Amino acid sequence: MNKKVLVIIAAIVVVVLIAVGVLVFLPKKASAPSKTTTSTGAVIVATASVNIKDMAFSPATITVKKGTKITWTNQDSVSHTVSPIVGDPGETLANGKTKSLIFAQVGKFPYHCNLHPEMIGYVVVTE
Ligand SMILES: [Cu+2]
Repeated sequence: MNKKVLVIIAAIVVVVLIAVGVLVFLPKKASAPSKTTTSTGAVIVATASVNIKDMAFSPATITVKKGTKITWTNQDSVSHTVSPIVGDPGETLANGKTKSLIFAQVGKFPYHCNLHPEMIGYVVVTE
């Protein structure tokens, strides 16, 4: 093998090594997320809605997949809340106002209106 061929082969090897190095160290483009992520990092896989109408939650029981964001909308003229049975009732929703919660854990979650405790609803979260 003559020197010219060796030099050409060496040059090709160097070019290939540089190309590989550039490809390896190029910043990778961020792939578009397939799921919506909130500012708190919670992942929303779906959305669902519950209406508050005629002094009741409708549907009274809603079954959703884990990671679903549920939005309640008060369609009554009187104010309501969407509150845990025990604990901080949270904000009061006037007519037309909404409240959204993301359910990240599997389970059955009862809730009520803190102003009208007979108004009871359930969120059932499945895998
Ligand atoms: Cu109420």
